[in-house]
Amino acid sequence: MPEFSHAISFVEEMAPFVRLCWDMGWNEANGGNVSWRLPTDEITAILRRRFPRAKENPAVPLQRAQPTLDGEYFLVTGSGQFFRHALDHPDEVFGIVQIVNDGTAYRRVWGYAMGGSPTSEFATHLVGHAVRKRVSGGRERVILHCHVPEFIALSFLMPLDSRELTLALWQKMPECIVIFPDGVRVVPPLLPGTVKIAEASAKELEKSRIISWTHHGIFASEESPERVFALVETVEKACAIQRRVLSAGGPQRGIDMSLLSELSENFAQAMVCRPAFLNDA
Ligand code: 2HA
Ligand code: ZN
Repeated sequence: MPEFSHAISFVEEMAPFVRLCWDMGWNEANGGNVSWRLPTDEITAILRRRFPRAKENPAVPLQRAQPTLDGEYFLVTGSGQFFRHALDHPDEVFGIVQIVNDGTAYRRVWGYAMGGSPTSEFATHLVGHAVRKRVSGGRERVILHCHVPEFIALSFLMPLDSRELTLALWQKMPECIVIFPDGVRVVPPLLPGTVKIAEASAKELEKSRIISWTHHGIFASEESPERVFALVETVEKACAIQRRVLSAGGPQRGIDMSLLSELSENFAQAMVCRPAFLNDA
């Protein structure tokens, strides 16, 4: 990781991962976005100490109210910002907003130094946070959206089916069933940034931390920048193997289902849930 420091510890932790996503080829130009539901006590203390004159900005109405997120602070990439610039221009790439007025609006509290606002996908991020905060009992805090090439390629090569995609990936690397036992859930092709895609995403996020925006990219939720990066990295690696196998004429065999069952017994402690799809053949 490159040396990087910032007055806001959460920016210091997040920015190197954002830059790494660009290095990986996942977030070209302004592609992709990330948001982090920050621990309230810590971020309010940092803002009070470091930015005591941060002025009260006007409340901006949200596309969709999120009452369960009222009062929460989010570190969010800005609309049109480049992941590549995260380390050089963190105060432009990132902003911090607070959800206010019973979850019907947000106000900017820091960042977006050149003007601007949170990502065009902010409404979907908030839907995702509301669902995953509840489902994970508050554990998950970071949502990352990337245009991961191997993952996207599979949406042109395989049926748009969550079970089929998940089993194909689990059968490519033994780690996969342990790292994403909840599987990858497929959202049908829908227009980015719309209420429709937000609702379809929310339905799938009830069941999994990872969803596929068909022909577009991955949208994943985890506890920290490090963990969400690792999750996307593992899914993308399995997709690369699957795509190579398909390119070579298709699989002659896969990791046996009985081995997957054994793996999931042996590593049950390390998994976020019992594996989906394994016993519903
Ligand atoms: O440009 O990736 O999905 C940001 C996006 C929209
Ligand atoms: Zn995108």
